Amino acid sequence: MHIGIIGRPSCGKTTVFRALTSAAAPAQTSRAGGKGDTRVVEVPDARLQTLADLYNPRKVTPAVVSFVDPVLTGQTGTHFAASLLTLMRDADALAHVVGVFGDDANPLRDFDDLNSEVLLADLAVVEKRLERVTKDLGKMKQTELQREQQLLRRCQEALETELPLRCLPFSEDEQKILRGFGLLSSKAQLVVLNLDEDRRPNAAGLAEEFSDKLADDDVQVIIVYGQIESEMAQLDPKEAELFQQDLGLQESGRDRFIRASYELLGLCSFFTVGEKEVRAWTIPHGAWAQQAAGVIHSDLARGFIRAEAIHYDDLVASGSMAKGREAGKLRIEGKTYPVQDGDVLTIRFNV
Ligand SMILES: Nc1nc2c(ncn2[C@@H]2O[C@H](COP(=O)(O)OP(=O)(O)OP(=O)(O)O)[C@@H](O)[C@H]2O)c(=O)[nH]1
Ligand SMILES: [Mg+2]
Repeated sequence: MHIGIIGRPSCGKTTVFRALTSAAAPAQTSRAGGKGDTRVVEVPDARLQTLADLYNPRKVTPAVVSFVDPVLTGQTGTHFAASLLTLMRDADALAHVVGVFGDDANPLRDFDDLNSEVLLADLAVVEKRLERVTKDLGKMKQTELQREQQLLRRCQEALETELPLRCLPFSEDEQKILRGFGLLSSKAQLVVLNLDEDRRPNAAGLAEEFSDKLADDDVQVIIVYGQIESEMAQLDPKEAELFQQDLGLQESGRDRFIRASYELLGLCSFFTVGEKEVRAWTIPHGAWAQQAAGVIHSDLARGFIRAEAIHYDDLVASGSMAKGREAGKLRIEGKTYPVQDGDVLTIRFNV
């Protein structure tokens, strides 16, 4: 899962990114040609330790999400927006940072500005493709192309009325067609209000203002204090916790952000267990067993035979896989089984 950070120039994208990814997080090469800094973040999950206690594995691997910070220093205006949005085409979801610090902060306007850029960028992609499809249909009628044309027209209409594509209902087939275009407004979005510490008294009010404004849109709003939380991320965990208590924050910005991303982006975790490794994996809610297998390795999806599934709660209650099986808690599931958060899976495959 790649979450792309977007936002106006100097809104605090890099600051928020640093708050999320402590200095220790390994850098990855960007998937988009070196203009983004990609770092992997572990998803906090207490269940993983319980499973590790059960299996004593040589290795425990948490689920991870990666965040991409666009590095576009020096670019301004439409150039900035174009580079930013190109960079984020293959992100799975977006975190839209809005800066709320300094004397002339205008978060609602800033949000609208970038949002308009996003919708316009999508409209350009849709119109270009529509032109192509219409031209091809002039030469040869094809049901598939006709269907695509209808779908693109629906997208065009929505975008023209400033409706993000994530608000439209699409069938599975339609989603498949659209996925290839990397449309930004179809991606799940988290709005991250990056506040100055002085503005804490206004935080709840501002979050509400945004939530009201975005009530019809499928996005969620969280508050972070980028500046102090990025400083906190550089401290050792003990110090950071004290600092956090001083500030009266229940949870670090990092944990809050990751948890929020996970929930709001409709993600969940399944586990694989064994003596060698106990590991958590990330999938979208409702993903099929075969898709889950593909997250582990593409061979497992290709050669998928079946999944053996037991829920975390049942496995822990039974004490072992064998006892879970005796108790009838171990299920045999097929390709299209919708994996549940907390399922422990063994994939049987043949390639
Ligand atoms: N007071 C305050 N300043 C902040 C906060 N977040 C960012 N800043 C400052 O705003 C400036 C820009 O922050 P960056 O994190 O570099 O912003 P950015 O969005 O990554 O900027 P570009 O990548 O150049 O578009 C820096 O001087 C930060 O110190 C905040 O929460 N409070
Ligand atoms: Mg930056």
